[in-house]
Amino acid sequence: MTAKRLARLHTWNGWNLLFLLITGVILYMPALRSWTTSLRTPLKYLHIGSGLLSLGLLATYLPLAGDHFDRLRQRAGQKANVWLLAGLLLGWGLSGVMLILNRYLPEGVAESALVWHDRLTWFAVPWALAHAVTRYFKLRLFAVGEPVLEDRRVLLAGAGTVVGAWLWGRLGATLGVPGMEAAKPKYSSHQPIEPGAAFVPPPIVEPAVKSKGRFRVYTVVEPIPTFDARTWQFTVKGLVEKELTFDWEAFRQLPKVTQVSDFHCITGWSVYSVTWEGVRLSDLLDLAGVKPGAAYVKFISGDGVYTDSVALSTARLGDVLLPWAMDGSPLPTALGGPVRLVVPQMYGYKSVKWVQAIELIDREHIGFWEVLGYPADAWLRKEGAADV
Ligand SMILES: Nc1nc2c(c(=O)[nH]1)N[C@H]1C(S)=C(S)[C@@H](COP(=O)(O)O)O[C@H]1N2
Ligand SMILES: [Mo]
Repeated sequence: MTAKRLARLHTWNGWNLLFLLITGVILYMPALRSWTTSLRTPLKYLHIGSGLLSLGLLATYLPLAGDHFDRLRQRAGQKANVWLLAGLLLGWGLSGVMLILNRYLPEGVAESALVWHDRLTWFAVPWALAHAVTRYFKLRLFAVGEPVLEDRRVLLAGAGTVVGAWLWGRLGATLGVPGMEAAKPKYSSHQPIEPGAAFVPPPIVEPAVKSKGRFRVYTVVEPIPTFDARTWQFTVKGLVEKELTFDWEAFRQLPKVTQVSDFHCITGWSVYSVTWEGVRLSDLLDLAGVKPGAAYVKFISGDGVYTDSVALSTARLGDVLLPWAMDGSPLPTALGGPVRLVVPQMYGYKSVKWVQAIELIDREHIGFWEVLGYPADAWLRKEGAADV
């Protein structure tokens, strides 16, 4: 009876885990982001649902665990496998729940949850493959028929999971495997990449602090759009007293401000103490003159696809910038150069990259990711809204 239930649990768990691994990798891999955009939100919920199912299966297993371990008395390898799997499921479950609650947890917590969620995954992929293959071919990598396994060795297997996951993450980072780069590499990893060079920004200040963390390069179009300083234009239009159009030469003459702020993506990563230099949006709005009917500011990316909007009151916040420099260098093309938007008090999806036009409008415009299921309320914390 127990044997049958165990076998059924094993099958369910195997398929569910495979589904979790596949959806997880699709959700995570930067290279897959741009061609899975419209699927991301449903995929995320399927992944979460499947993750919860997996914890449910673990709970169903617990009452059978005693029997199971009796059966495995002589099977050190299988016993270690069970522990390893339990460790993985718990680790994923815990970090996964932390990622879901991201917004309500202290700063930095989501980041470590993300790092651990990924590490466990990268560790689990080869293990799951090896496990599937050895099961399929009925290979036994571990000696069978040993005397009763000591508890100490079982514990070691659990500890091995954690250490293994950590080492695996380090290895991926060292080898620079895509998506496994170090969570907090040296700052030099995002110096300007190619084109941007043609855009000569005004003199840039030496940053007083060093930023901490790494931007994950997001784009919904492939390849990353590039621009030419000779033809690039920036427009302020809509409900304004006078429409403005700048070429690069004129744009770089605009009054500039420098600010240090944090940047948070809703998926869990953050970059702290980024030094931005550029134009304050509010100053630009004053230059154009906002008409009374305007209530929202819409941002249009030069990638031809991405847009978003914020309320006029948000756009007026002093820390909302259109930077052309970051951490003492021209803004890298990959990070939105020559000019992007930063709205530090909101999740990163509001910070449109490669901004080329802003339009004053009388009603809200639903942005690219909001259409696809991201929350309309992008404030980092609920209290943030009260500050406005
Ligand atoms: N044009 C454009 N802007 C964008 C995005 C994008 O895909 N395209 N991604 C958004 C999201 S979800 C985040 S978190 C930040 C990421 O900025 P980064 O790519 O510089 O790390 O950019 C935002 N602005
Ligand atoms: Mo994001």
